[in-house]
Amino acid sequence: MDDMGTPDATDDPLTGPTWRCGEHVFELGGRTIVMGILNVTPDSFSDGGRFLETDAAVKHALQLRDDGADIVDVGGESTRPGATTIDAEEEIRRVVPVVQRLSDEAPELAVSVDTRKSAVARAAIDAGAALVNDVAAGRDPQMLTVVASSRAGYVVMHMLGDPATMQAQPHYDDVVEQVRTFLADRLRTAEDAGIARDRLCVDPGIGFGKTLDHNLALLRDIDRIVELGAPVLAGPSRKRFIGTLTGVEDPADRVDGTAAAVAWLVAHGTHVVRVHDVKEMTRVARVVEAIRRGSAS
Ligand code: HH2
Repeated sequence: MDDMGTPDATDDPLTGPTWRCGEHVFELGGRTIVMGILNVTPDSFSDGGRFLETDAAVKHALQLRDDGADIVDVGGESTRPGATTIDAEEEIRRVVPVVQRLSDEAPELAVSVDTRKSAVARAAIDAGAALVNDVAAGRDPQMLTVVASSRAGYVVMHMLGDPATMQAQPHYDDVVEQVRTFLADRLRTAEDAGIARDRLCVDPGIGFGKTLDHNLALLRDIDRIVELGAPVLAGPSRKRFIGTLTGVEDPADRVDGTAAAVAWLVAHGTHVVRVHDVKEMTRVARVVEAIRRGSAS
């Protein structure tokens, strides 16, 4: 245990924590878990409007699975900077039919719901979601209770402010330390609410109330987050910081920049990567894992 009350991370990057999400059990540390992004929204920054129809969304999710995704993260509300919120009924209407179909048709795939709302989490879990990806880390007062009453996994992410305002001059004295302390605190709160430790996962929230330098510091020092001992997820995919560094405006053209970030994250022990380009990033992960092991198997 360290001074934050969290278990010590193992010295061996190839033996990581176990992450339980409903029926799915991920033994972390060796093979990186790839979470494919499925936005059933009209306005997401990269793929908004493409998968609003349930059939198109399910087809894309099955493609992500065939490309190597272990998890498909279904989101009904954009959290891009400046996005406005929608009500729970509308979000449920977008997300639940997709979760239901995927749970029925592809039980080997862990279906995640990307939501800040406990009512959406409840409906998605009832429809078969194996985990809840909560970018607000339990600000909805009912969220922890809803997750605790299920067997679902739970991702707590750091965000400064909310999507409407988060990019308005974010400030930290020490971004890595503050994000690490926040996540350690949320882990304890979630456990106290009855969510078992092995169902929890933390995420530093790349792009959520962070400047370019904040994002780069968090990526550089991702080991400090891995040291918390919980599964670590990171979502650099196609984000603005990559566009800024490479001079690429079109998010769909940020695949190579994303690959660099994913390679770094995998090399430094990140357990789960949340990405749009599943086929490419799965290949990146497999190569980096082999280098990390120093052997092909
Ligand atoms: N990023 C986005 C959404 N959800 N969840 C986690 N845990 N980590 C992330 O970094 C993260 C996330 C934003 O990306 P995207 O879903 O592609 O866009 P939008 O929010 O516009 O739908």
